Amino acid sequence: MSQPSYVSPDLIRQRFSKAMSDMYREEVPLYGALMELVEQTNRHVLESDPQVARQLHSTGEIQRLDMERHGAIRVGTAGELATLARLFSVMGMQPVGYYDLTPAGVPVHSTAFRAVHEAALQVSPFRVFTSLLRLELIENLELRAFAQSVLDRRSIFTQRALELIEHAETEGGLTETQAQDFVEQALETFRWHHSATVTAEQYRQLSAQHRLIADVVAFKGPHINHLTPRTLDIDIVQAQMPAHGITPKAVIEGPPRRQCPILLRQTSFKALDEPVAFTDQVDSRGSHSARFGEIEQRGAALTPKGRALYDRLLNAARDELKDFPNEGNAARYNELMAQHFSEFPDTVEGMRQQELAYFRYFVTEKGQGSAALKSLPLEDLLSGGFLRVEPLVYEDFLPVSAAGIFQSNLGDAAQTRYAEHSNRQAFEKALGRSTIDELGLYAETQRRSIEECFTALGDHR
Ligand code: OOG
Ligand code: NI
Repeated sequence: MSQPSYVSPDLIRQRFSKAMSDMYREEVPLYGALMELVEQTNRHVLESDPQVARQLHSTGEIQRLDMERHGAIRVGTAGELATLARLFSVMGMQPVGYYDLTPAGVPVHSTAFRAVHEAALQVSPFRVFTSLLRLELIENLELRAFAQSVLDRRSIFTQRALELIEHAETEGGLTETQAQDFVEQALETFRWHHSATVTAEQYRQLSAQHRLIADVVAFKGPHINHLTPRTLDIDIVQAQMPAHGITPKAVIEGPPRRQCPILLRQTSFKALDEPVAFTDQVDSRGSHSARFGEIEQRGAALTPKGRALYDRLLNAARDELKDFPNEGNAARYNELMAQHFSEFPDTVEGMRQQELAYFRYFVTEKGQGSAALKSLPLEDLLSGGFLRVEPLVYEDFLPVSAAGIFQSNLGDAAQTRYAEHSNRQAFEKALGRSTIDELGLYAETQRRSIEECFTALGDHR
């Protein structure tokens, strides 16, 4: 018997990401407006900055730029998280990284589902920041039990989606028809529902405990709460948002503006209130603000040493500000960030020599024409112009930034202090597997690219 032909998980992810974007654009018109602004800005940057254009072409990133986006969801139970992990796995997405947001007053811990190999990322870099509510942080025991019982009663996956996940697991893949079916069925989990699962009063109580708790517990499923396009110049988009009827948050999260972008810079805008029908109401008289918009600019992935430097400078700037960044202190915050980050080398060569970032290596034209390069050390190949480097793109998230994004959309009232600490073990137990260390992935990609260069130079060391 011939093998059935399966659609590659990378293509399923690419299609799913497109389907999700189409659904969100239809449901949240402001997302469409933001996408247009980002496209315009990216076009402008590519036309006016030949260096950025050259870099994106030489790394192939230009091909993924327009389809690049991440989304975020929040779930309530271990069972939901574990099944999500299986659903994402059908699309070649694995849980990468562990983010604890409780120190910032948000009662969740999270991971990012994404592709892990550079070739797969090139087909579709779609990522989903996925948070698990920490019900144990609800102090009111009665309310906690109520939240648990509401969550235990819901089923966030369609029956068909569950069947297809199982089929993909046991058979090793999905055929064309099954893959199409899967994308449609999986999408249902992330759809917004106007009807809540609790009464108006129950919603009020959950919300009084924490807005986020109401958002997770009071609805039928983990509605996608934002989809984020990637821009090449976040400062331009931030400045132009108001003219497009969009109000951005006070500060851009992440590192300050630089010549050589590092990690991730993000900004968001608040969602409008949406009508909701509680179970004791016939019409949509209630309201809830669930969905917002966000944009991101991605830069170089940092090594542990680079990341430690980033964390130190960020903390120093924030300590000196003595408060969470907000409307009132935004200018001062930006100033402090620029001051402190002047210590972080801002050239590709500087970051490479100090081993602050990960790179991808390429054989240059000169290198291709040279036969006798065997066994030259890497440094000599670089300084001789036989190889060149481009920073690897950071594919992950930042906990302090993520907390800032959560906060700006939940309101300042959400700044609770939690005594409980980070609990990666509990998260992984709920997930049903361990999370992957993102630094190991970057190191592997860098190593593979060096190996490919040596092979191309005829040197099999
Ligand atoms: C997730 C917030 C974090 C990001 O890009 O860091 C986030 C959420 O609000 O569920 O999206
Ligand atoms: Ni986000």
